[in-house]
Amino acid sequence: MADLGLGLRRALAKITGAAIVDEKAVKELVKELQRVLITNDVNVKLVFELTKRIERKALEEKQLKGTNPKEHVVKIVYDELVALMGEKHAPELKKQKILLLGLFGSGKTTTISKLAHFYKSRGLSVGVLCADVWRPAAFEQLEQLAVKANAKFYGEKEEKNAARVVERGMKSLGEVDVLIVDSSGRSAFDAELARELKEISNVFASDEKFLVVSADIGQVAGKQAKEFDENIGVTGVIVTKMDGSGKGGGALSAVAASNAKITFIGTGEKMEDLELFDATKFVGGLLGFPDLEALLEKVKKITEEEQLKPEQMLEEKFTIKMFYEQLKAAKKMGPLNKVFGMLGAPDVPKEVLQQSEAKMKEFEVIINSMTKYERENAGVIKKERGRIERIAKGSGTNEKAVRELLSQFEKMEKLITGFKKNRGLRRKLEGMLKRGGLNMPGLPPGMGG
Ligand SMILES: Nc1nc2c(ncn2[C@@H]2O[C@H](COP(=O)(O)OP(=O)(O)O)[C@@H](O)[C@H]2O)c(=O)[nH]1
Ligand SMILES: [Mg+2]
Repeated sequence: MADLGLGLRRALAKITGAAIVDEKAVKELVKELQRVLITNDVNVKLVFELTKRIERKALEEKQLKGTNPKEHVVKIVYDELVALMGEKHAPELKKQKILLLGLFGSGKTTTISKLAHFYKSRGLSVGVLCADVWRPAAFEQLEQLAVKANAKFYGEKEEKNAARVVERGMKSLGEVDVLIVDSSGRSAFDAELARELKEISNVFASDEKFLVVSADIGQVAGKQAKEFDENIGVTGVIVTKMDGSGKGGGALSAVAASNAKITFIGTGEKMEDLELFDATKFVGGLLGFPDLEALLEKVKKITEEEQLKPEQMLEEKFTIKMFYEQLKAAKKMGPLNKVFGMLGAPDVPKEVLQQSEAKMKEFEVIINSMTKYERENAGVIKKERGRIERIAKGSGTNEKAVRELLSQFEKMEKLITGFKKNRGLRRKLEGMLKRGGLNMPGLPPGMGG
């Protein structure tokens, strides 16, 4: 992957290093991008479509106010690469059954140990089940990895019917939060594999079917994603061996083009070498453009300011996510107190808005250990037994810390609810926003959601 990143950075330098951004500079950028992407086994047609759009946008699109011409082009390239690498499918942190699919050597069994480690370190118990009845040593390989990952293991050495092994394994492993099944591969997808996987599917009823493909097959990964999806159904793709392949870009983009979503990428042979896939972060890392983050932040802020609507601000449900964004914004832009103060609203309790860096870090890990559902419906965390305990464990904090975060959240929620109900305040704020009062300091973007 180092190659792709290096190539892309060199291509971008055609713009960032140019004296002026003119048609010649854009054309050079485009030519270099084409060369780099095709070398990385990205489909030629995709490459030409992408570079055509970049060229057109760079030369014709109006530049976002507040950015300079170079930033304008860099942002366009970034957006197009993110779109090329595809959407993510984020794994859920809940009780679930996962089936792994993939051809020989794609990295299924190795990935199972990585997944076991991933879910375990987030506070969930894990069981792994060997339903690879083809490979003689499949049993031992998975058993050893399971021991290393501290996960429960089930397998049968003699049985040749995979579905039967799964059936008995589910009973034998009993209550685990995450149950992962390793299936047999083949050297190519065929009817027999399809039949075996369908049989497993029928008894296992998985929540996720992750297809494992190796980055070194480049754009062939797209064909595999399509075959497995059409025959068995795929919820997410895991692209392994991103560390050693010069075709990672080809694999990711081909999977994206097949309409499958990427969940994880494997970046090494060790248990820890598994990363959540996020095209924005991934491309950001590849470009390693020194000011990219600052630029994106700036563009985001401009767009947010343009989009922030009073109606939205007053009507959205207050969630943990917004709570955290507000805390961050309050730290950056000065206390929200000011806004409330200008409107004559009661003061926001200082202890809520002025958290220490250490506390913010702690809040962040706690929030990361919540499920999406919990982040959007904070009420269930206290209501349903076991959630606080699980979040505390998963985040490596303790229950007291989780309760503290919830209590801070509730304080802020109460305040916002009161604020929304107060008609007088609402009118004043809406008026202020309409008169273009948006430049006032201290109004965090979180208010707009
Ligand atoms: N470098 C690297 N090697 C990997 C990765 N994932 C798997 N492998 C290696 O690929 C080979 C095949 O993996 P295995 O899990 O047995 O594949 P399976 O046949 O699909 O179960 C093994 O040598 C693994 O160590 C990865 O992300 N990076
Ligand atoms: Mg295997």
